[in-house]
Amino acid sequence: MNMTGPKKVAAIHDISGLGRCSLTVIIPVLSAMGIQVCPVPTAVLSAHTGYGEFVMRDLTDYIEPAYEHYKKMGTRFDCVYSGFLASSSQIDHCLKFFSGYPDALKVVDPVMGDNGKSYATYTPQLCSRMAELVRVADIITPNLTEAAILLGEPFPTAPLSTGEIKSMLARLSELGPQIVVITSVPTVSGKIAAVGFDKQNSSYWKILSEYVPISYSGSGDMFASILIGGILRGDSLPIAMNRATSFTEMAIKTTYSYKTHWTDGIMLEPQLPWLTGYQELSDYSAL
Ligand code: PXL
Repeated sequence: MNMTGPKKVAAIHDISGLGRCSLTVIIPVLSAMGIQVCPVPTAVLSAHTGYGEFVMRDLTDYIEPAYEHYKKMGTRFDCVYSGFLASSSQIDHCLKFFSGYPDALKVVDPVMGDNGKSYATYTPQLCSRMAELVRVADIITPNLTEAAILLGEPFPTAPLSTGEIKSMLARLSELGPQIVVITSVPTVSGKIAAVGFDKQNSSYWKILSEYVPISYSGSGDMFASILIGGILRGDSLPIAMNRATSFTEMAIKTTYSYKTHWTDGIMLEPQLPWLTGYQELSDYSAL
């Protein structure tokens, strides 16, 4: 734990030139929240995979030497946070990073897909190995598609009942993590929910947001990085979920008003100052 100065997060994600996802979202969000991001890029892409056509450089041989360098320098991290991975060997490198920093908060965003489909570069082998990271994590933040993949279940096509959602959260936490947050959960009311479970006190939480009929890239990265920023600053789980949902919903609605393409991601630049200020948050409820 760093006793003075900003908290420090090792962020093991890709960097994509176009499309506002992964590190191009995580760095500005966490910086705005007063947290230092140390990027450990897994790949460099000209544009994220949703563009269909992109140039990609896999950085599988970078992660381990970078880790060794940080250990040699005695660098301390308050949090190790993994996301989009370019190869299944990177699972081993992330496992090494997590075990090398046992005191850090271990966050795994099991990035694999969205809207019932896996991303173009995600092989079945990479998806099945993601469970190994989930097992060592303190916090995981899958969307509903990723939650279903992790549990080996089909993607639910109709809104789930409260009992089914609670069961999904509890079964994911049985894989290892203390905190599970699932995003993009449709509800019968037509709203979209983020739902969370904290095994330590057996509490279940829900935050609703308005449905917007476009799924922008990077939404999960935005939600997860704000959630983690809040938890690193001492938020309770529902307050951290509330902040992540409120900001993401506001930024999505701003983006929607411009009628940009979904691949452009969420227009976060004009909204960032909201994250630096004080926010009144009381929109959560127990699930
Ligand atoms: O936001 C998830 C994500 C991260 N990184 C890359 C992606 C995606 C989703 O499409 O393509 C490169």
